[in-house]
Amino acid sequence: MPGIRHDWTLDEVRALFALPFPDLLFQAQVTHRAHFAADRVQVSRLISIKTGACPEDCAYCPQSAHHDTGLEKQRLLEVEAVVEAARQARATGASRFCMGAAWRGPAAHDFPTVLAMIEGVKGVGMETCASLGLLSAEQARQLKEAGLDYYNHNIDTSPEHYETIVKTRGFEDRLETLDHVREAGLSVCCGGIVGMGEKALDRARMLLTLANMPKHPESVPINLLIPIPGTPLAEAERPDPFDFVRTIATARILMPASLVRLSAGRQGMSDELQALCFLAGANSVFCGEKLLTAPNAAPERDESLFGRLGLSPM
Ligand code: SAM
Ligand code: DTB
Ligand code: SF4
Repeated sequence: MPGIRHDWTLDEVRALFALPFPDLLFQAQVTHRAHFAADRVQVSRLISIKTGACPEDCAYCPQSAHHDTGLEKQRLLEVEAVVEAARQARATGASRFCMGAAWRGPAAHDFPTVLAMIEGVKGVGMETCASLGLLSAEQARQLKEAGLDYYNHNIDTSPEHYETIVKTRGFEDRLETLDHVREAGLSVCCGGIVGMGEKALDRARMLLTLANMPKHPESVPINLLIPIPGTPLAEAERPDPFDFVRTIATARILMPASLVRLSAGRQGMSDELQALCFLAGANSVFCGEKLLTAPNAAPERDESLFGRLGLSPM
């Protein structure tokens, strides 16, 4: 596709971040409008199909068994409950249904249930997405066969910062799963989190990693850390909101044809900050009162915000 590059340099990415704010937003707008209608936003709905007691130690995550967050655990849901939730999500205007599980990766005995969920949700007429942790090549193939459209697997931060955030797996493990997902012909949803004590350089390196993949992730979720009491990042310093907007704008410029999702953290943002994110090229959100376990922006508030900004669902 013309204008789509996979050979960005770190200096170029840092230079984008360092632009005067109006210049960065202008460039992001030009790029956005060359590929998308600027008033359309894709809407996804999340469901946690298995909650808590995760063996991984991700410092940001309320679902890790390593942190005492008081979260109520939940075994793998029944297929019909998930399909019914998808029907409801579709009725509220969501086009994609994303099933997340607190696993290092899916165990063999749970996998047939997950495949049945995907077939069921596909039958409802929604795009399907799953976020199940590390996958083998064979598991990725089976997910594709069951009707999965997208697989979410975030790199979360820069390769350099990753080991201070997660110790139970490496950055390379994430990349390997992303390769399996691509090889299976699935679309990729891959992004990260801002606000985990990373430096500006880490944000640039995270986006550089995404933008220089052989194919850009079709969806790029940019999450603002939701600081959860009981996690090691509970007291992390909240980043400058303009730096968050800069991350969105730079993602838009580097990956012009991808959906850039203003992901976790909208509940704590002002309407004005969200509007700046849309101006910076964000064109996807999660809807519904809950993300996986944390609260999301309320549906009535979203309806009002979309109305006031003249945005409509894709
Ligand atoms: N266990 C699977 C995995 O780690 O890939 C799937 C679920 S995991 C909860 C999905 C993503 O949620 C993480 O990669 C991270 O980007 C995001 N996430 C988790 N906790 C978060 C928080 N407190 N604030 C922002 N994003 C968060
Ligand atoms: C993504 O990037 N963000 C979503 C989804 N992909 C799976 C998850 C956000 C989770 C926020 C914390 C919680 O709800 O537990
Ligand atoms: Fe487990 Fe995923 Fe949370 Fe890490 S981010 S603790 S792998 S649920």
